[in-house]
Parts: sequence; C-alpha cells; structure tokens
Amino acid sequence: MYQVVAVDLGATSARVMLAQFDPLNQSLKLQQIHRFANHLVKRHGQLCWDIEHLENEIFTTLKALVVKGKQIDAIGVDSWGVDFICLDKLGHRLGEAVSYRDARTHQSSREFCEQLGFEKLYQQTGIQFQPFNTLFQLKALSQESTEWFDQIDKVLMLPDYFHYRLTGQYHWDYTNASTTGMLNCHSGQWLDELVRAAGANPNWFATTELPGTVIGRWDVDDEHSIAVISPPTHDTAAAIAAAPLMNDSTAYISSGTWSLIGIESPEPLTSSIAQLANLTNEGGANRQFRVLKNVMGMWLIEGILVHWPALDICQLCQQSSEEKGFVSLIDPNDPCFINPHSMVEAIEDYCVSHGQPVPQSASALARCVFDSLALSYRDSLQQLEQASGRRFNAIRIVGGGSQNHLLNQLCADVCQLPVTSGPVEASALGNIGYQLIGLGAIKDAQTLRHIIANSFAEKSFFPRLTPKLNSAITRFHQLSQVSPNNL
Ligand code: LRH
Repeated sequence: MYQVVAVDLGATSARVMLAQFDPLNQSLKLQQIHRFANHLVKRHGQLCWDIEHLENEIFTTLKALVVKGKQIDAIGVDSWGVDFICLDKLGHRLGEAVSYRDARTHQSSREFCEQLGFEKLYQQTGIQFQPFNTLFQLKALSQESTEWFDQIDKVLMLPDYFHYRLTGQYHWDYTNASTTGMLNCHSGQWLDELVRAAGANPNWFATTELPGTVIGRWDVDDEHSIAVISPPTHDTAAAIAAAPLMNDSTAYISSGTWSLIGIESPEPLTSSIAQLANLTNEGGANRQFRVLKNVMGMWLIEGILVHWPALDICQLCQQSSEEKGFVSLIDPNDPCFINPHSMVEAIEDYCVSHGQPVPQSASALARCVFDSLALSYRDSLQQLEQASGRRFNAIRIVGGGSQNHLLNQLCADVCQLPVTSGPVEASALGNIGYQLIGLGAIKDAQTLRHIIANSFAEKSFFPRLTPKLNSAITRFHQLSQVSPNNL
C-alpha cells in the first residue's frame, strides 16, 4: 500500500489530502485531512496571498500527520497558475506573493503586448492574453522601482516555492511554467528574449522538469524524512490529468474558481482562429497540450455569496433551480467581473447597461450567472471545434464545481451534449497520481485515468429540449462579442 499527500491550494479554499493506493487492486482512496480558507489580503496597496498563513497551515497539517505515525511515501503541492515569489541569493523571500487579481497589470499589459506584437507572442508561446500572465506581472514589478528588485536571484512559481520551503531545492515544474507566457510552446524552453523584455533576468529561472520528478526530501525531524515529488503543479494541469478522458471527442471543463474548458492535443493550436478565440496552449502533465479557454467560473457565485453570508452554495443552487431561466444574461468574461468592489453591483450594473431586468434576489442573480456560464461554455466548445477540427460528443466536468448539478444540467441542455461529472477532487487526484507515477507505483498517464475512473463515482446529465434556448443564444451573442479583449 502506498500513502501519498497532496497539498492542493485553490484560490478560495485549500486542502491537504491523503491518498491510499493499493497496487494489487489498482484502486485509489482519498481522505481529506484538512481544509482551510485562502483569501486575499491588502499589503502595501496590493492584493496579495497571505503566504505566511498558507505556509503555516501546510506545515502544521503535515507535521501533525507525521506525529500521528502515518506512513507517508511522498508529498507534492499544486496551486493556481501565474503567481510567483522572488528570492534573494540566500533563498530569502523578497516582497509579497502579489495576486493575479491585483490591478497592477490591467492597464499596462495590453500596451506591453502591443509593443511585443501579440501575434508573434502567441505563435511562440501559444499562451492566451490575460492581463495577469506572469510576463506582464514581471513587467509591472520591474517598473515599480521596488527597493529589493536588484537583489532578485530566483523566481519560483507558488507551488515550487512551497517545495523549496520543504526541501531547500529549487525546481521549475513545466506545467506551471507554461502559464507564465514565457516558454516556447514547441521546445518547452524559456524564451530569454521575452524574459528580458519583461525587465527580468533569464538566470532567475532554470530548465523546467516534468511532473513525477523527485525534487528532494523534507526532513521533518531526526527520525522522519519524506520524498517531495513534483506533481503537475498547475492545478488545472493536475485536474486534467485526473479527468477520465478516453477519446478525442470528449471535451473537459475543470470547474472551480475558473471554468477551464478545453481539449488535449498532441501539438499546440496557434492558428488565427485559436488566437482570435483567445485559446491557450498550456503544458499538460503527460506532454500533451491543454488547449483551453478561461471562462470566469464560480468566482462570480462566490462574489454573490459574500452578500448573503447565511446562504451556502447548495441552498443557492436549489433556489436558483426554481428561478425562471434566461431572464437576464451577462458575459462572464467581461473585465468588469475580474475583481469588482461588489459582484452583486457589477452584475446589476451590467444588466442595466445592457437593457435587461435587474435580478432581484440572490437566487435570481445566481441563475443569471449559471445560464450565462452555460452559454459561454457552448461558445467556447464551438471555438475549440473550429480550432481543432474535432466534433465533440460528450463533456466531462471535473473539480469542485462539478458538484453543481444545476450547472451540469444547464451545460448539457445548452450545449446539447451528454455531460458526465466527477471526480470532484480532480486536482488533488492528479497531484497524487503523478507522485505515484514518480514512485513507480502507477505505470503511466493513461493507467492513472483508468484507475481514477474505476475508483471514484460519476454522474450523468442528458440534454433536454430547452424552449427558450435559441433566443437566449442570440441575446447572449449580442452581449459577448468574441474577442481577445475579453478576459
Ligand atoms: C485555476 C487557474 C487557471 C489560471 C488561473 C490563474 O485555478 O490555475 O488555470 O488561468 O487559475
């Protein structure tokens, strides 16, 4: 029996999961050890991650597991992409872990991108335009005249920072490095010229490595030392690695704070169609490309729930399933939703400015979001079909958001495709799976998917006839003009 721990950091909630893998029966069991809130904090006028809080929760939980006498064969950390930490020569942290939701890049990113020529950039990196790509964050940092800027010796993506804190080793995981927008998508190498253009130094980074690599050991105390094995450290890469995708005609949605909707492809898709649709080509755990579209996901719902603290997501979904559908619609990717002062006001203002009724309750607001997300999935699927030349006949939804039966059903209805949901803990499972591959306990990526498919429950949703669908699609298209200007 193997026991492996995944630290899976989400933008709003983080968890430490313990997995047991039985090699004889090829079965995997997952247990939640600890779940804790993750939140943004304001530091020196910037929105940052509370890095001390995260580190404290991680180390306390891991130590408690060891003290309880749990045999642990390996540990690995994954988190959201693009964000990083700077270190000095001695390995000390410089500054804060500024969040991608901070506005520091929102103006300048577009200018910088135009200066570099987005088409050339896209051809080289295959990475979508998002104002928060690491490339633009580094540019903003280099222009901030921070007093410690000259002391930067290394830049680590967030999960690799925690790996470093555990092992003392520096490591750059390929999947997360691909989200920086600074890797050549064909060679997987850092584009030094681009790194320099961002005001950064190519020496701050080293060669990326594939998931499954042993990074080092965490010496807990005199008696205990545990291997630290790199998972796909980008949570989306981990989630897709755990999605039981068995053929090319199934599209996936990794549903959480974001809805990442896409396909796997052996090569990057960088045609003008893909560029116009702002599809990204992120590095997959299994050397495939994750060709996908970022759609603003549960972030919108989390923003609504802030205003109704007594409501939980299950109650909200139940109530919104009783609301009339397709009354008011939003473009979920409109930049006004990336970090509004109030999500409710942002949705209300959007409805007013687009001549639609203002939703009058939490459930009506949520229904507006769910309908709009499903419509947005439909458009994204069409863009993916155009860019890849494939036809989809099914959708697999994984991640925390896959527990939302209302959204799963709406997705099936609006896309007119069967939907299968699960596993819920996809990123933790992808994390664990690649540690087990690293340990030699699981043969390869495909075997991992079979093991996950056989070990965890799934649920099916079949498309139903939806009377107001066509007019809703037309109205939605009037709102969301497909353009890379949209986030
Ligand atoms: C999802 C995610 C997504 C990125 C965003 C920053 O958690 O990693 O893939 O685009 O966060």
